[in-house]
Formats: sequence, structure tokens, C-alpha cells
Amino acid sequence: MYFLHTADWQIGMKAAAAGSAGAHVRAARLKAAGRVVAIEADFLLVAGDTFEDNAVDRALVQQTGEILARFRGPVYLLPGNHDPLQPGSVWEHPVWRQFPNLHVIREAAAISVPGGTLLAAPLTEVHSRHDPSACLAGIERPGGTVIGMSHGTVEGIDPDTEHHPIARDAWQRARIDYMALGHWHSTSLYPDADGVPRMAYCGTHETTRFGERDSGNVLRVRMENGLPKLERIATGGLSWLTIEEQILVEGDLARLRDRIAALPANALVRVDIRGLLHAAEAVVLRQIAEMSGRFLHFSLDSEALRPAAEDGWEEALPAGAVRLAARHLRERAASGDIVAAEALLELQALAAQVGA
Ligand SMILES: [Mn+2]
Repeated sequence: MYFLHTADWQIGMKAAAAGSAGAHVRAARLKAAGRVVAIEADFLLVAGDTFEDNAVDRALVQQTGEILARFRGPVYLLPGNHDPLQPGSVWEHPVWRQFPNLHVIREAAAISVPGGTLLAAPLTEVHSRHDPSACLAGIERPGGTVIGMSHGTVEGIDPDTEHHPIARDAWQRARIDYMALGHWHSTSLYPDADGVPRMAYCGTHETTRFGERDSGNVLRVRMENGLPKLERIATGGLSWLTIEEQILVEGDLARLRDRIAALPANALVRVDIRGLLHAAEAVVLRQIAEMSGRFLHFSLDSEALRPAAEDGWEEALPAGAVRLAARHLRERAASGDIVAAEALLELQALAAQVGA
């Protein structure tokens, strides 16, 4: 048995965090889907949340079905919590009947697949505290290699989940050799006592947001004598890069600027700078802000930067009210007053402009 395990395509997601790059991010999910179906395997499992919700544009459903149909073997699609099997759902679209290799899981069943048997049951609700894989144990199945497919949160990830909790030993309870899971977007394996990965999240095929660890993959699984061997294949096209930097000494900010300048242009970049801004480097901070145009998406948060206390630049201001005001702002900034810290930065920039 030799198959691809993918999930959480979330086609139709809004990608609001990507701002004006949202359309690019949405298109990237379809492009990555094209890369998935081009990978060689005997069949393909999509373990839930193919779509962001049941209201996505019907043209997008058609397009997704056409991409899936390009896979050179049978494709088995599991309705997940984002796209549960319900009246009016995406699964009523005619595209699922248009191509003979597309199979939507519409009931708990044993399905004959190349090399063995697949057990799966569709999700029919957005929220549930019941284990969606529990019913697999009761399904009659022939001998040979048996795998399962389900969608939810493996015990231990989030104890308060309303998203279909799945037992740690769900594969044993279901009496199967491997459980293909969807829902969490990072690739994660669950080995048995002998270190054999018996359950796995393949992760989303294309990263959906900043901070998503180890996503943008599919798993290719080869079952040999009932033992799964997993191969992780990268399918993501976008880089979501988060840079969190603490600026301490003069020179740190310039090094950060050079690092950002070296990032690939098609990246989505989020920069979070905290620490001390030295007067001489105010210009470097501006240079970093001006890099926004070179990336697909760029956001800079430098609100946690504070003027460095040792600078004493305000002592070069003309004696009088302005210098006094700067000293007061410095004192208040030093005691954690964010508005004062920002005012001091602005005053500093103004002073630089007028050559004070
Ligand atoms: Mn889900």
C-alpha cells in the first residue's frame, strides 16, 4: 500500500493577516494543491477541511475538484469540521460526481483501496466533544492492511477542545495499522511503543499563517507488513517569516536591517523589534520600515523600542524649554511611559531634521 496523506487545504480562507497580499496567499493554496496531486502514489487521502467553510465560492469548489481529479489514482475526501457533511454543504456540488476518481466519504464505512482497506467516517458538525474515530472500531473489515482517516484534536494538544477530540491510542481502538489525521496544521507524528508512527498529522500543504511550525508538507506513506513508513514531502510555496529581535547595543539594528534585506522577495515578513533605540540608529529604523515594498507582505512593530538611556542626545539641544521637555520625556520613558517614549523618539527625529 502506497498513498499520499494530505489535509487542511482550507481553500477559500480569507488570509486577512496577509493584508493586500491576501489574493496571492489564496492563489498559493491552489498552486500547492497542484503540486500535491502531481506526486506519485497509488491513492490520495484528504483528511478533512479541504475547504475553509461550506459557504465558499462554488467556482472555487469546481476548481478544487478539477485539481483533485488530476491525481492519477483514486482520491478519498473526508468532510472535516470546517466543511462538515451537512445539507447545503460543498459536498453537494456536482463536481464530486463529475470525475470517477473522486470519492467523498459520506458515511462510516470500510472502503477497498489499492493495497488494502480504508476506514473513515465523515464529520457532520462544526463543534463536537465526541471522538470522530470512535465509530471506526465497529466497522467490519476484511483481513490485510487496514488504515483509517479522521479529523480532530489528539488528546493532549488542547484539553478543552470542542473540535472533535481523538484518543491517543485511536489507531489501536480502531484495530488499524495507521491513522491519517487532519485538523492541526503542523506535521506531527505519534509513534507507538516501538517508535513506529501509527498516527500522524500531515499538516497543511501550504502554510496558513505566521508562527505555524513545520507546515507546508504532505506525507507519503508506504505500508509494509502492516508497518507504516513515512516520507515528508514539502509542497508549500510561501515563506511566512517572523523575526523577533531584542536590540541591545549599537550595531544590532544595522545587523537586523541587513538580515531583513537578504530575505527572499516572495516572503511574508513580520518584524517585531524591542529593546533600545540608539540615537545614531534612528535612521536605520527608518530604512527597515522602507523595506516594506520589497516583500509580498511586510509588517513592522517597533512600538516596544525605547530610546537608549545612555544616549543623552537631548543635552545637545539648545538650553531652555525644549531641552527640559526632552529630559522630562526621558524620565517618563525610563519609567515605562510608552507615550513619552514615542514622543521622545519623535522629538529626536525633529531635532535631527532641523539640525539642532
Ligand atoms: Mn479542522
